[in-house]
Amino acid sequence: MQEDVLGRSRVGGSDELDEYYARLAKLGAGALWTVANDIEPWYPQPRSIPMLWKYDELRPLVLESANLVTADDAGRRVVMLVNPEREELSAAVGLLYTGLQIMNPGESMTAHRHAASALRFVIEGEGAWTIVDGDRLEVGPGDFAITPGGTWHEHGNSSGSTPVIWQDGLDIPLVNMLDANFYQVHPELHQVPGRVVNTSLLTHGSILKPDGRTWSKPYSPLLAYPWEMTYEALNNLAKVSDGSPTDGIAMEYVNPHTGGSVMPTMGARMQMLRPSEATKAHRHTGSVVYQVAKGVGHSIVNGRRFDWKKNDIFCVPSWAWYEHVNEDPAEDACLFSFNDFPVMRNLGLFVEEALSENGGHQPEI
Ligand code: 1HN
Repeated sequence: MQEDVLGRSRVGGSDELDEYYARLAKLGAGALWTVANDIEPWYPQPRSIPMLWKYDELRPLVLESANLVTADDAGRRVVMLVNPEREELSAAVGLLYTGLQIMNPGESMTAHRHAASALRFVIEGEGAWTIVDGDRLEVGPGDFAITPGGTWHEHGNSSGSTPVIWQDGLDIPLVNMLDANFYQVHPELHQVPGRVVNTSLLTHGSILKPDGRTWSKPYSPLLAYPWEMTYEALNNLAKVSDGSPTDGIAMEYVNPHTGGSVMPTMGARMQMLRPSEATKAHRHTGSVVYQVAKGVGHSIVNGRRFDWKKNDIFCVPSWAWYEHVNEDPAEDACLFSFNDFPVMRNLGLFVEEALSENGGHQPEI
């Protein structure tokens, strides 16, 4: 892209230069000024577009997958959500992956581990379980669970009648872009779970920290976050706080040892929009995948309106302006989301701004 600005590349074209570029290319080299303006954008230029995936449209196809392929043959039976310009990376937005995984009644899968980190948000069905590094977690609709990078994990559905559908979120496009992924099948194919279900919740899920416990791993020792505790926390905060103009009553699922994000590459939040609440527009670096946990409303992302209801999924690309509206005058709406903010923050790349009177400004970097 040519720009006639001093301080930017503004070299024109000529036969002599073309011939020079060709000789450079033969040596596996190139002239920076031919690409400088593209690789140094004035502000982020995401390839991802804002998208909404309607659960009512996807659900029949997710159910269909359970008749088309066995869980063991597929490894994981998942319908993934893909942004058109991110197909090569299997990303839903930016460097975040998401998909809808279905497990039939009585089904279970073998254990594996990978360098990429995963999280789950349960959408429907009773009986879901997952064993993460030997801790058997039993999760139901609205529950959030993590499978940090490097932990053995296997899942199943102990229900006799209902399929389980949960949303997976992974940092796999990021880890693959970094050429850092590894994968292993468990040598025994299955783990032996500990004696007590949800050990991590019983140990780390209260307001008290057990004496003498240390934790040095880079992710949360708490592996499952139940919906009831989450919703109670939001309601309690709403009693004493007006929340944020851009996010409503927003809370982060945290590592109880550090107060930081649940995993080093992904953070997760639940936010409550009170009846008829409309948030102010803002934007930030970092990508977000939303899942509507409760209620009806709409969001406007870079000028596109997405009408959503419970179980719908939508995404917000980096640096897109967005705002949310709860359309119900009597009921709250809750939005679960996960993001790559920990990556942005730890690399010093997180920038955020609210829409100002003059329509925004260039943030300081
Ligand atoms: C994975 O390991 C799971 O364990 C789900 O359930 C989805 C998508 C990409 C790569 C690994 C799982 C995945 C995945």
